Amino acid sequence: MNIQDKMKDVVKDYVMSDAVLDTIRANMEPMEALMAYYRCAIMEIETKFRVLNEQFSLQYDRNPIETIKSRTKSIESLAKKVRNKKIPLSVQSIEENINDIAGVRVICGFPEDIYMLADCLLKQDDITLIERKDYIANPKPNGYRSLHLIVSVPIFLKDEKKNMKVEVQLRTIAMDFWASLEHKIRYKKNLSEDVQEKLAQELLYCAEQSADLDLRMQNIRNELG
Ligand code: 0O2
Repeated sequence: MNIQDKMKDVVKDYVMSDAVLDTIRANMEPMEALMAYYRCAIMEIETKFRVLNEQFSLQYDRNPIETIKSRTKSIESLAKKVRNKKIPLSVQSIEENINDIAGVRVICGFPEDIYMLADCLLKQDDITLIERKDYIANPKPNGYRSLHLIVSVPIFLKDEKKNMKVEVQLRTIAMDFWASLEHKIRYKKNLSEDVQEKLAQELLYCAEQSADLDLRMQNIRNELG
């Protein structure tokens, strides 16, 4: 028997054994439940923003929200984060230490609407603010802008209430456009150091220009009343 056939036998007999499969199943179930709770938390937060948008539409005839994009973190990127943070690989530790498994991105037309919506959300009595990072007032050195909130929101299950953490990112259309381009460039391989440096400078310039444009368009909107 050659080495490859031997390896196949080892995989079949040991790695794929009933005992190993039972262990995987036993650990997957609580993880799948946790991911389902995060999906429920996303629904709660999305609904809160949709309700606010509806109210503004009725009362002031305008929609502060252009789009809402939500996601739960992929298992692959969750695993990378567990490894980088060097936290124990257990459902409890993941829930305690990782704040952005549930993410809701709220895209607005104007910068003022970002702060107004964040205030409206944080005033709600079932929302607890855990962390706030204002990358609009203090942009990252590369030019990244957004308002980040980590909030806790309750979800109501059959027999219990669970408080789940959600990362809310609020940004303008221009900030979102910039962030997706920067994200694409960051993961582009085979760029020479010179090209990377040139693109980084160009991106920073674009971030400043689009922040200026955001403010000028907001001023026009405000003048219109
Ligand atoms: P993904 O795929 O979008 O989820 P922490 O999460 O607290 O461990 P950190 O860096 O302190 O890490 O969090 P921070 O600064 O609040 O940023 C987290 C998220 O903001 C990132 O998630 C991005 O979505 C976004 N972000 C932050 N900085 C940048 C940036 O420079 N460029 C772009 N395009 N996005 C940024 P993930 O997990 O990186 O990715």
